[in-house]
Amino acid sequence: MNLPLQLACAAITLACGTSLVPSANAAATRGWPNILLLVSDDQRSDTIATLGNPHIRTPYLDRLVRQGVAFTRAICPNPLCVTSRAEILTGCTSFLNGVPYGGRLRPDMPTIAETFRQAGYHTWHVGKWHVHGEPKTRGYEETRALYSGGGKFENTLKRDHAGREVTGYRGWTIKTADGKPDLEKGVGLTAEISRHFADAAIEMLNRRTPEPFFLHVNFTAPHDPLIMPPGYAGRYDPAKIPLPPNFLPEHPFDHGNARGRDELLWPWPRTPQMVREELACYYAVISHMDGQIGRILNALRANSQADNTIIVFTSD
Ligand SMILES: [Ca+2]
Repeated sequence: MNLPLQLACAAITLACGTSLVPSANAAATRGWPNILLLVSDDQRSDTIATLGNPHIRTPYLDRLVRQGVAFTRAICPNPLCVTSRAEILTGCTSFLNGVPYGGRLRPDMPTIAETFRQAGYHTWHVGKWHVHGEPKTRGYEETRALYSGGGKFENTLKRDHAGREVTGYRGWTIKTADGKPDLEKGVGLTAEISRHFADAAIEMLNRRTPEPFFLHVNFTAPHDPLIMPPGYAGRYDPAKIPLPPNFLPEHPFDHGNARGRDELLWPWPRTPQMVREELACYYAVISHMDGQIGRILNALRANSQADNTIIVFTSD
């Protein structure tokens, strides 16, 4: 994504700045603002209504834009999940942090969580973890609804919204607080996964601690496989969604990844109907996540922490 990433960069700069580290103890940070970092997954920069897309509804992201600052010229230097998340964690190019494609995050390079923790913050993680190791080994005190791969579980959801075989996130599970797969919440991506992450985030931010918190919430929406959230079928009419201006039935040149997983979601050549149907579900999954972000923002407001919390939204 290339839109509000600079918001995350700003937070990372804050975390890694020299002003935080020397006064690194819990008492020094009392009264300092909380930090809530919200990250979506594979969300295009043109899918926030108030930034110029009249075809999608994102009231809570719109509120963040209206009440905050949107960095509309920032770019994501590396669009792959693993590398992009490693860059968000370190504030450092993937060519230097040990994760140029895959690989291990350099152990000597502090993460944003390690820096906040050293400064006296509580550091909490919710949602997708797509870096080597686990959050607790990289500066996070606790996790809730940690979402990670590694188990050999039968994928409970076989088909996406269009009836295609699910190929992404197979076997991933949400973990309980003690690290065990929470199979009641499903395997792989599920229709309600954003709600599970929001539930976990709300549980954490409802704690009252004298020290500020850094709460990092990684959604998986709207990454494929796209699963229609409950109650969202028909929310967007494919016939009313305009085609992207650069629509073509086929790539005009060999970009080297013609057989990549997400390149095969539809057969080639593509038709306008295929693309519109895909966008309708993509928008629905974003709107559902937006509603879950709204629950988090409302919980912050309800527990009187909204005015003392810096909220950063970005995508990977
Ligand atoms: Ca991604």
